[in-house]
Amino acid sequence: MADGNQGKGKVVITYGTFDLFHYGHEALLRRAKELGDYLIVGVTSDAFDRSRGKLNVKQSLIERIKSVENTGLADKIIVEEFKGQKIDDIRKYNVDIFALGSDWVGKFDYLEEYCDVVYLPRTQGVSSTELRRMTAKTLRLGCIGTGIFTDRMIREASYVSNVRVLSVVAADADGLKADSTYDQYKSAESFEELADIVDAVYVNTKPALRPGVLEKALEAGLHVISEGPIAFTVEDVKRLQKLAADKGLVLIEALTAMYLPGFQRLKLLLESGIVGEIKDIDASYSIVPDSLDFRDRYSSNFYNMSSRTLLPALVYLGAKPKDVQVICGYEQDMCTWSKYNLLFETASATLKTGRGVKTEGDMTITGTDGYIYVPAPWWRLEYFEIRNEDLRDVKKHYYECAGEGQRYLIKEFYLYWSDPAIYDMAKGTLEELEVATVGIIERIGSDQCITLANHSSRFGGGENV
Ligand code: C2G
Repeated sequence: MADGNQGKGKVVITYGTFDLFHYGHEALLRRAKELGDYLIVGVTSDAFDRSRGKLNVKQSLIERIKSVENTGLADKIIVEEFKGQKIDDIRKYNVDIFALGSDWVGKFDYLEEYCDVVYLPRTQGVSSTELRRMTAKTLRLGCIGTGIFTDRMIREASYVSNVRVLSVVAADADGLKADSTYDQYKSAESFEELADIVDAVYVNTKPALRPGVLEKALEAGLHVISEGPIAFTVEDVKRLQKLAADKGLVLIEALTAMYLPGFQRLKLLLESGIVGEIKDIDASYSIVPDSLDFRDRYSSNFYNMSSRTLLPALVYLGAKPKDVQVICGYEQDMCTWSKYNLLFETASATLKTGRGVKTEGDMTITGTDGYIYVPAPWWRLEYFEIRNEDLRDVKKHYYECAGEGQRYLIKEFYLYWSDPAIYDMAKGTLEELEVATVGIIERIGSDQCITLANHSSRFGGGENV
């Protein structure tokens, strides 16, 4: 049924986000209008843009509609809310011509079944992306804690536009202090002083100091991205999350793997049922560092590596396992080996982590129609295979992980910082993930954890923990 525009002559429809409205948009609307007598403009809703991966739109829907209205070229403005809407609109408004800029050539040919499809020349030299870049704020980042993780963060941040590392400070139990290795960066002696220099901090201190440092950073009004887990009891995690929320600050864990294109893509494929229903996830993550202090319980794998180890299960199967079994092996005071068995409603997962113990770092995701195999190191997630009963039918997927991977995480952190609405959408899931991780490691050392006999052959002895 046509909707109110009968007798209006030739009806033309066009769509767009029209963010930071510019003369390219205006020229497009004028050309579209010239194709007929009555122009309908579909402006994309914020949710629709996010669902099609356009995450950095600066203006609200109302502002964008106002800009289109101000041109006086649109006879009718509608909102584009979902993917299949164009066909519905064409039918509903008896559209004769669908018009879009030449950057979309070929993409909408399927609409020729319903009306004429015209691609209009795109105006050169102007784009919303470029305008967004020019109007974007710069995030001034500081690093608390020194060493290879911080060096890597500095390197990777240099690849993210609008992020600048301005300060690096060391931290110990007494507070912040200068480190001469980093004297090309500004230093600070207190969190308040640091908050005058930077907007946000990357925290990479010894695990034992982490919760205290995070609290002081948030108290000083700094947004935080921290190595994880951010604390070691669920109570502390929730307290820090509440503090950040009360102060309107971003607090996220530096879970690099989760933000990699491959990890995100695999998530979408699994949700679309690519291997049917997931029955099991089996993954390992281990490192043998150059040196380890076996007398320091904070060197234990779960204080350093549990978030990354548990990640694929808690993201792909959900952050609410029904039951968890933890097995731990120690050398002196340090937990070197952990195995987590997670039980979900219809699936299970086994995650293994070694620090001072080495094993294959691959991942298998078992499903009812096939399985995913991710070769080591799965946490770089650049390549995976979809395999099934027919051994010759292997689908290979490759998604580049540029540099060392942290740039994707920093980019996301920048997005959360610059656009609180986007952070609000992601926050609940991120918080749940943190709580679930710490809820699991909190069991270590309790009667809910099975402890293996202490194998201390490297040191003599051999007594149980
Ligand atoms: N455009 C143009 N010249 C420019 C920039 C944009 O002609 N320099 C055109 C685009 O080709 C598009 C319209 O202006 O036809 C709106 O552009 P965007 O706001 O970038 O919207 P877009 O993401 O292209 O959405 O369902 C939405 C549509 O698919 C188009």
